[in-house]
Amino acid sequence: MTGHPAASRHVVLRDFREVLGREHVLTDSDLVAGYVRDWTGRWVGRATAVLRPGSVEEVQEVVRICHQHAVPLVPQGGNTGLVGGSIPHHGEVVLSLRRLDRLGPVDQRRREVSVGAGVTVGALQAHARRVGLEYGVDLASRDSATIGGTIATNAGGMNVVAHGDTRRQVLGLQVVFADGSVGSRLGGVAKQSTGPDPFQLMVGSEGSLGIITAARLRLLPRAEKEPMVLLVGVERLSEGLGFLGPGARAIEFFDRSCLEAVIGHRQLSRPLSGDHPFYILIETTQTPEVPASLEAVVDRRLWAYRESITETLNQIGVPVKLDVAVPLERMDEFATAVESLGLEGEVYLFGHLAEGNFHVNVVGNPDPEMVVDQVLGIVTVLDGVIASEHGIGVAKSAWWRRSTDPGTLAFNRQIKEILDPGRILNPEVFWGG
Ligand code: FAD
Ligand code: 2HG
Ligand code: ZN
Repeated sequence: MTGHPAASRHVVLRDFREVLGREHVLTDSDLVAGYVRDWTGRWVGRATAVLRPGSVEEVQEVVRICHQHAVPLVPQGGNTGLVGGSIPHHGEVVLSLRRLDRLGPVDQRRREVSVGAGVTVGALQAHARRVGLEYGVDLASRDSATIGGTIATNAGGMNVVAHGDTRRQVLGLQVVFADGSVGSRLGGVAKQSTGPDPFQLMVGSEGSLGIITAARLRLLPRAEKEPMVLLVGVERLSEGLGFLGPGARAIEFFDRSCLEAVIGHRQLSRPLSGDHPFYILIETTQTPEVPASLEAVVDRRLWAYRESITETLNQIGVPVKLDVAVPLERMDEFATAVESLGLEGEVYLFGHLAEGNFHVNVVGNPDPEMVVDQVLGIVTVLDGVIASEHGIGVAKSAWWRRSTDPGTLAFNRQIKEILDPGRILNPEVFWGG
């Protein structure tokens, strides 16, 4: 509530308490601390209050108050976002959706389910598995990341090669708009041809166009046989592309520095006897052909090496994170170009190979902005994308505005203007900075 007089702050807090009760309007700094610091520790903001609504009606009431008093708010799910978009930067109100954690019954015939925005990805996966189905999105943050947050960022994760990104799983949403009105497509016929779909517009909008309160999601039949997991040491990333094929459920990679970091910090043994520049982790339902020249090992537990990288790097220091993608045939070129930058600090490369995705993490560099500019400069030259799955947030907002073509940028500006004329919905993402 930057710029708002103390009296109106008092009035607004009183109104919030009337709607939510005192226990769900947090202002005590100890209680608020976990909501104003991002997962990496790179961004720490401040909040006027943290609001914890327990129903869509409460979300509507709270948003109406914000609308009336021009109070900016930041929707928040599990706060695992990695682009600084989930925390308040200038005293906004945090609207935590975690209490909206209702798991609806699975419709096994239609293979779909409706759930609250605050349900975690892990809880949904367990819910689907109980009836022999699965949710198509999986990521290492599954026990904290929420359905609302993953939709708002169009999260990717490990299984995009098999099932597509989050957008592909969404059949409908319930959304509270900036004036407190609600739009919903949770029930009825899923396949519609009834004009433009406002709900798909919410996917990837990072809380800047509406607040997702529930989602209707597609579920998938579970793989009939347990997939095989193997790790292969390679010289070049292009060697990993040979594993792309019909049975692939995941094709991931990490470099030598990532492996050394997880071995050093996680008490994990060396998975292969040789030392290789890159390691490819493949999960597949069809036994792949591994060229005789490559060293490989098979074991489901190999996932631990890939999944613990993010947490391990956070233990080493506060990382500058970039999540980008380049055309598949240019992945080695990108890796070489990043190495040639000679960046100060430790550089780690890992990601989702099948999407041309790189998570470039740099720890111990004193100039994060310079790292961002140099790495994204390479991405642009190689005809890649500056955000592959984590979103734009505040980390890349200036780059997004600079690198988006004028027509697309104007479209986005107009959509924001129409849906959020008072600019109360997560004002810093895309447009701040
Ligand atoms: P938050 O971090 O709370 O919010 C993220 C954004 O969504 C913010 O802009 C917020 O305002 C908005 N938002 C949240 N909830 C709502 C809502 N209900 N309505 C409207 N807007 C909302 N990401 C991947 O894509 N793939 C990965 O493989 C992956 N792995 C990860 C591993 C680790 C260990 C960690 C820490 C993160 C990882 N991430 C990954 C990033 C993160 O988990 C995702 O971006 C996830 O989608 C964020 O969900 P969340 O509920 O934590 O959202
Ligand atoms: C992953 O794929 C996540 O592990 C996190 O997207 C990436 O830590 C990161 O940079
Ligand atoms: Zn990722």
